[in-house]
Amino acid sequence: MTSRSELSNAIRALAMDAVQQANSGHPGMPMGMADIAETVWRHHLRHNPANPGWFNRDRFVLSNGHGSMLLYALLHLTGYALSIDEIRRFRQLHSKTPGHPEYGLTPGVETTTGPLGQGLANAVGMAIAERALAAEFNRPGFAVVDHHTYVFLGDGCLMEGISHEACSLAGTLGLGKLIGCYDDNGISIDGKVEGWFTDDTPRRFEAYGWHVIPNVDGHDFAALDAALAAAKAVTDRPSLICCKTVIAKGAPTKAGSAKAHGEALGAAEVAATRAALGWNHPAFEIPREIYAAWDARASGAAREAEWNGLFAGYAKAHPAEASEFTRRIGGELPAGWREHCAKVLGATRAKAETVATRKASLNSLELLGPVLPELIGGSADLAGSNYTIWSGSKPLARASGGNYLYFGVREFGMCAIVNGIALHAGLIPYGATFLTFSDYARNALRMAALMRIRALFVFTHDSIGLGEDGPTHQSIEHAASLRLIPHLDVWRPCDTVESLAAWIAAIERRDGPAALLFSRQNVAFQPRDDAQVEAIRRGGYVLAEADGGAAQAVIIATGSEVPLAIGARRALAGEGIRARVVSMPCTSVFDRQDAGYREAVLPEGVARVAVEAGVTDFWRKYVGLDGEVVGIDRYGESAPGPELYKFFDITVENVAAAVKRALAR
Ligand SMILES: Cc1ncc(C[n+]2csc(CCOP(=O)(O)OP(=O)(O)O)c2C)c(N)n1
Ligand SMILES: [Mg+2]
Repeated sequence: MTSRSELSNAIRALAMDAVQQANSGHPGMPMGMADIAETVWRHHLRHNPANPGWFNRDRFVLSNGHGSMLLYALLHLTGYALSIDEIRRFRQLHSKTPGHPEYGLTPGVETTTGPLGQGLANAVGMAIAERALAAEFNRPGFAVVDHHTYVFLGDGCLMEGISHEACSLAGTLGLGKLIGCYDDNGISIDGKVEGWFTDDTPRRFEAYGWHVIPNVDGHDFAALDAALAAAKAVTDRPSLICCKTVIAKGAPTKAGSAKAHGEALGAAEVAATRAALGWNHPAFEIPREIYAAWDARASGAAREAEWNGLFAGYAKAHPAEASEFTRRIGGELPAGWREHCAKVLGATRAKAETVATRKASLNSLELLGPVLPELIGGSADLAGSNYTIWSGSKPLARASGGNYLYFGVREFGMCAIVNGIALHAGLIPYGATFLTFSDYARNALRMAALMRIRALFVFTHDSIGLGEDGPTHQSIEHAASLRLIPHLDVWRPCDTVESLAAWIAAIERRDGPAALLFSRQNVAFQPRDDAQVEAIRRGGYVLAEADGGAAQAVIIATGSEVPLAIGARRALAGEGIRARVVSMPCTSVFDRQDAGYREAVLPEGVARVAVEAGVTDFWRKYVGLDGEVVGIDRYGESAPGPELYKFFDITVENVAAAVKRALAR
């Protein structure tokens, strides 16, 4: 019989050989965590390699994503559609084994990791999703949602601040099905961590309210098994298993050293490691009996079949819940969604309310929430400012499910948790804070965009219009800088109708996240006809056509500056200048429209002016060098919002003057 060390040595061999072949990568972590991986994946993880999308699988997150070869080896060995050729092509163009694990590219990769600490926060999000869905759908005798979330993490993840944010919240929420395995190897890139990381990690996590299993020998299979069993037995708190490991275990001269972290071991060391491990097989050759022992296809198929049986019984006993569940995990919107949206858009238009767009966002939640039970979200301690609590919000707490999350003051953790919820399936998550603090969370927004997931980010207080809180809180560069993130749709709607349309577009989009930017201050309602309401979903449209002939100038505006454009158009008309106003709530969506539409909205050769209370450079793309931009290229000031608009010359008069300047060129 093959021993468990032989099985974990298969991981070590694949990792060191793939890194050696690529002459790039991280052999140390996979070799150090191989025994932990064998224990989790062969003795605890419930998954089906033939169906990586099986809903009730345990989730597995490799937060220390530089050890990607560990995950690729596991996926390959257990029988996922990841061939040995893909392992050979580690880190090569268009292989399924990229440098760091990428969601959507490799079957079985649950989230993209590499930016340290975020995988851990994603795992917290997955565990929250499991909690919420279990509470919503499980019925006596039918625990159709019932899985663990396992996460591997290293010193780097724990040094990152986001680990505090996410794990602190996980402790408060008592996420009992979350199990972390900490690779306590005392090494990070710069060497032995004792010079920069001396936390008492077990006590840190105990203080968060976690169940901590300290001092586990990460190379002792029996100890690891016992720790995992203990972790599963504690169901009211997340568990952290602190595993003492040796980085690059098995490598005669590089084990235990930072040298093994992020570069190939070298041919001589690889050969010496083979000898030391007693692994006498050529590179990329795994003996049949080792494959057989790793193969999880039969057990996985049996597990899924068992669950399918349970689900069939559930569907009989609770047909309505079962069909709702099926819709939800497929990410489909509810039947009648389109009709409902048309109805509430119509009602919102008829109401013609002038309110702050953050209030319009809350109205949108009130209008969409009742038909969209998958909506779950919250704010980073700004619920009363972000307006994220609607009448159907029920807090998810220690002992309950729910659809509202009090994230606390944890913007980065919140956004990465939102990503984890989105990745889990079954829910559409949102997280909210002030737009200015989107910077705190920025890399999580980037990861949502890279993964192209349906994660929604609500950012209110989106300009100097917020007023007295001053420059620390006033967004200047934020809208423009978020628009630089590929695949992230940034909506900055101007009134109640555009705000609702933005929410609808963000919810309907299946291939990427959205940031929804809302004002603190009131913004005038804009009347529209049916075609204009419909056109909002195109990202930019003609809101007010030039009167009395073809437009001589186009004024492009977003959000709270749209009324200024409308005012300037009127003022210019008084002087016989025909200006059209284009409302551009989402530039990336507008950019995706066909050339004919874009030309119809922004005709070539017509003078252009843009107005937005933010940095001006971004708008050059639309107005060209001959156009004009009314905006603000310095930090704001502490004063009432209306005064600030005057002080910074973001006014009807200045927009009108800018049009005349552009026309004079
Ligand atoms: C946010 C972030 N910062 C920096 C890095 C670069 N980086 C990759 S691994 C690593 C050290 C991680 O140490 P540890 O988790 O202990 O990994 P080990 O060397 O033990 O495998 C660093 C700084 C990163 N991937 N993500
Ligand atoms: Mg380490």
